[in-house]
Amino acid sequence: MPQDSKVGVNEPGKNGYELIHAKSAVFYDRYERKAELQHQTHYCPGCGHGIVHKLIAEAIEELGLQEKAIFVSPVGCSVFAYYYFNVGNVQVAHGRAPASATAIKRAHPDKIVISYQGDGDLAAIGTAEIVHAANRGEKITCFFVNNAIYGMTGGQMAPTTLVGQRSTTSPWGRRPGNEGFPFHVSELLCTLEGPAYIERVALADNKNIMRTRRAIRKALENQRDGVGFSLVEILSPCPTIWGKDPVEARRWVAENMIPVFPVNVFRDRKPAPVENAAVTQRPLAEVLEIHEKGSAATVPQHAHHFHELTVKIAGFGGQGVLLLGQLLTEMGMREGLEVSWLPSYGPEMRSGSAHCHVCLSKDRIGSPLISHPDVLIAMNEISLRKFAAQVKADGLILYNRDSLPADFEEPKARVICIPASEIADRLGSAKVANVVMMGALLEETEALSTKTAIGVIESKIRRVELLETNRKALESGQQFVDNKVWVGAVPQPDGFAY
Ligand SMILES: Cc1ncc(C[n+]2csc(CCOP(=O)(O)OP(=O)(O)O)c2C)c(N)n1
Ligand code: SF4
Repeated sequence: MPQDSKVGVNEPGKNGYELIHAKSAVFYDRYERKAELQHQTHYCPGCGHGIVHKLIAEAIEELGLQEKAIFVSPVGCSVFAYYYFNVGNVQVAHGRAPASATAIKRAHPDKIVISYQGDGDLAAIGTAEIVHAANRGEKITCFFVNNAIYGMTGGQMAPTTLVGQRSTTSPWGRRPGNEGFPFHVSELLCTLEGPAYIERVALADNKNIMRTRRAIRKALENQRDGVGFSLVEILSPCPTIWGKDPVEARRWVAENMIPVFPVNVFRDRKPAPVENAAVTQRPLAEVLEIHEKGSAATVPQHAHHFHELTVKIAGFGGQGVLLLGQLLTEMGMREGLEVSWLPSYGPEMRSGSAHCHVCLSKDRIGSPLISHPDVLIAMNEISLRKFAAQVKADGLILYNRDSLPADFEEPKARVICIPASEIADRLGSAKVANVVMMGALLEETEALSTKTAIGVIESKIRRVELLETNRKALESGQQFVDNKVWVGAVPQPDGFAY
C-alpha cells in the first residue's frame, strides 16, 4: 500500500502531553516507483516477504484495522516494510521489535501492534526480546518470517539454517557439532505459559499459502479481541540466497524445511485466568510526571535568556555527572522547555569516565548529541583536557578545582574554577559536588531558576538530612560564583569581573 504523504498531525495531547505523529525527515514523503515497476516491491522475485506482506495487508483491510494498526519494522530484507503499509510505522533496532511493540501496546492498548521479524532478527540478535515478550504474554502479534538464512546481509548462517545447508559462514554446510542444531522458535515459545496462539505455516504451495492466510488473520483477530500474545512462524523462500529459482525455492520449503520445522498449531487458547487479573495501567504522562504544554506546571515562571543552551557534564562515574544532567533536564522540563539528556559511559560506569549531553531549548530538539557545548562542567582534570577545546569560544567552563593545571593552555571560553569537591567535603558529603556545580551554573548563567532547582531536589531526595546538605551545596555553589570571578579577570567590588 502506498504511504500517504501527509501522515503527521500536531494534536493537543489528550493525556496531558503533546503527541507528534510525524514521519522523520530522513524518510521519503512518498515512495514512488517508476511506471514499469508499479506492481513490484523491492524484494527479489519469488521472495516470501512479498507474499506475507500481501496477506497481512489483506487481513488488515478485511478486518478494518488500518486506522488502528502500528507496524514495527525490523532490520533485514523487510526493513522497508514501512513503504508498503499505510498504517502507523515504527522502525526499530535489530531484534528489538517485540520490546518496542510491548512499549507501544502498553501505551496504546487499543491499537493493533504488529511485530514483523526475520529469523536472524528474531532468533539470533533478538532471542531475549521475543522470549520475554512471549513469556509476559504481551497482547501483540508477531509475524516471524523464517527463511533459514540472513538474506539482507548476503547469506550468513541463521539459527534456523538446516543441518548441511551451506551459507557464507558455514560453507561446508551446517554441522551440529560445530554450529549447533536448527533453532525451533515455535516449539521453544510453546514451553512458556504466556503465549495464547502459536502456529507454524509455510509458503510451500498454494494450499499452504491459504493456511498462512488464515493464521495471519487469526493472529490479528486475537489482538483485536484482546486475546494474548500471538505468533505465526512462516517458512519462507529466499530464492536469491539459496541460489534457486522461485519455483525450486518453494519446493525446497516443502521438501527440506517442513520436515525439520513441521507446520502445526502449537498453541491456541484463551488467556489463562491469572492474565485476567487486570494490572492497573496509569497514563504514560502521569507515570513520567509530564504536564500538558501551557498548563500551570509548565508555564515558565523564569525568563530564559537563551534560545538553546547546551551543556556537557563530564567526570568520573560516581561523581553524579549523569545525575546532574538529569536534574538539569528535569528543571528545564518543569520550566516548559524542550529538553534532551544523552549519557555516555564505559562498561565500568563507577570510577570510569562518564559524561552526558544536556540540551535546553525553546524549540523541538533535533539531536541530543552536542559537539560544541555552550557550557562544560568538568568534574576532573581528564574531562577538562578532553573537552575544553570543544566549548564554544563565547562559552563557559566550570572546572572542579581552585585553579587550572599549570601546563594547561587557557581555552577561548571563559573558565571559572570552583573547588566543588572540597566544598562538598566541608558540607559533609563528597556526593554533593555536582549540586555545588549546579549552583554555580545557575548563578553564572541564570539559565534556570533556583526555585525550580530546589523543587526538583526536594522531589528526588527523601532523607531530610541529605536534602539539607543538597540545599546548602546549591547555595554554596551560587555564593562561590557570586564572590569569586573567572580566571585571569580582575575582580570588581560587585563580584563581577571584567
Ligand atoms: C545491531 C546490528 N547487527 C547486525 C546488523 C546487520 N544485519 C542486517 S540484516 C541482518 C540479518 C537479517 O536476517 P533476517 O532477520 O533473517 O532477515 P532477512 O534479511 O533474511 O529477511 C544483519 C545481521 C545490523 N543491521 N544491526
Ligand atoms: S535476499 Fe532473500 S529474503 Fe531478501 S529479498 Fe531476496 S529473496 Fe527475499
